[in-house]
Amino acid sequence: MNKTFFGVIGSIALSASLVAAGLPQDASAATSWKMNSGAQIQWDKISKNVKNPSFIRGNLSSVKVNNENEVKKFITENKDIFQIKNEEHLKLIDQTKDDLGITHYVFQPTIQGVPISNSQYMVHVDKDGTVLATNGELHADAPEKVEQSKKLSSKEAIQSAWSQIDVDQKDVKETIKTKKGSIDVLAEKSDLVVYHENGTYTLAYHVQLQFANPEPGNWQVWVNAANGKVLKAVNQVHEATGTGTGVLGDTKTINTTLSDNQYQLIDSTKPMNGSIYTMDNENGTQANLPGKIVTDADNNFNSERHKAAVDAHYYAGEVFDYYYETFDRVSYDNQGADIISSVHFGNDYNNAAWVGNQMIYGDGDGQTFAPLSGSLDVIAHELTHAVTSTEADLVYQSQPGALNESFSDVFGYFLDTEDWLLGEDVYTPGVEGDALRSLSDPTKYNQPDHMSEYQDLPVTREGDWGGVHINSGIPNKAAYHTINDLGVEKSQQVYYRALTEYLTPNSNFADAKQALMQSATDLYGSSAAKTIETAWGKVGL
Ligand code: L5Q
Ligand code: ZN
Ligand code: CA
Repeated sequence: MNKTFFGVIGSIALSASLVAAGLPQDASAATSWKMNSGAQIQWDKISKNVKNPSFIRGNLSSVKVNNENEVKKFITENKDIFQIKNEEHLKLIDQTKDDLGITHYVFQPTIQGVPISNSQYMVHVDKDGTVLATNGELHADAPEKVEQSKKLSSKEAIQSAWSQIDVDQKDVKETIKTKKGSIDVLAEKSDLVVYHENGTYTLAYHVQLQFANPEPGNWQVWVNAANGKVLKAVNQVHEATGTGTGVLGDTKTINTTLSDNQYQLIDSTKPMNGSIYTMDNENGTQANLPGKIVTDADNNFNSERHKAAVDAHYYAGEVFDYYYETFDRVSYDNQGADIISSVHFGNDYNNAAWVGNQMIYGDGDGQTFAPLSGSLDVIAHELTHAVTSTEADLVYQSQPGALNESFSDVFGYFLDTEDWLLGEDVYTPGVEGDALRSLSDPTKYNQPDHMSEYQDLPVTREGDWGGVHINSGIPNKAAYHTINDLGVEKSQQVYYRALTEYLTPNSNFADAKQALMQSATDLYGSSAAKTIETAWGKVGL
């Protein structure tokens, strides 16, 4: 090979530094396997001594190259360029023909049959059998043998990898035990490979540790097979910003995670360790929770099935941000807990709920409800149940239960202050202007707005647990009066303080009035407390 054509170009060199190969002068001979002249060769320097033809372009072959064997022959016959010493060096791992009729042969470089990690060499051939390009990492200079003193077992390599990463193996495994479903499945893989760095080839295990908790991990670790030393460790999970289409057809920006070539509805951008996971329950029941993490190949979540997931994901983030920015609260437990939502719960299910450790959203039947995650105030309502259960822990029956419901509705309002309605965005999609509940006029939706109309219902499912979704109209109306007088900013601080500092599991309406008055006094003085007193007086308390 004429040395002048060996313009060694660093790996960051751009095409401007391509050099003409100007190769063998017998290139016109139709029977020759020799590469034609005029080829553009990009040489990369992968170490001091190793040069790699990282890209070659042109009409490279004069003989027809129509199958794997002929492609291999083309490479081995052009020794001056490819420098392959051993026919066995390249193993075909993929062969696809594209719409233009170009066939792409993908080879894995190997040493003694063991793949060299992170390497591929490709040969691209047009429909007439002319090689148009070759590119990749060839590793022609790699030794024919790699030191085979393999001392470690695959299992030992996995242990070595765990010791290297900053996640405790125990934390990951505990999560698996407590929850079913695919997000918490831990994958541990280990494959024998050749690890390459700066011209040095080492027999190694490529260990992959993949898990969702305590934080998303897709660790790629290379462990020296002879001595267990970690050669390299990287977490291949990447935060991304995707787009999505919501239940109402609107597009929005969402935080996603790229792992294994798939974008997932995992938002790990929030403070502390917790992430927001959005799952597809695949129309299953409680037994199928949480379901599968929602994924997309191109990070634009715009399919019909994605809509409910996009809104559940986006609005959970909005509610997280609200609690964090307004009250310095980190997730529902104030400890940065993961927030898990499962959409497509059940069939035509006309409800949404906090079920103790996650949220579920039905698709609605299309008449009574559209998919319920399409309404920010519904999501705020559900996540506030989670806040309530870690704070006041109001018992879900009778007056404490109605207060539990009311606080969820009131925070639903604080996140969506455009109207006094709850669930208007998803309730009766065919009817304009109605909703599930109204804070300004609870009676519109069959709720009392005064103690004189309090409904003493049985504490059964049929009795709505003593009317928790019914009598909540009374504290809801008091909240409406309060917010009108005191304004949103102060009211939300007063409500949050009452919920987190004063209310207890059996607090009744009278206690709530006192708790709110005390919170108002603490924060803003007696005139604010007087406002609360007046507001509750108007509803008969
Ligand atoms: C309710 C949660 C929401 N569900 N109201 C029965 O009456 C019953 C359930 C509800 F997200 F759908 F609003 O508030
Ligand atoms: Zn509720
Ligand atoms: Ca609303």
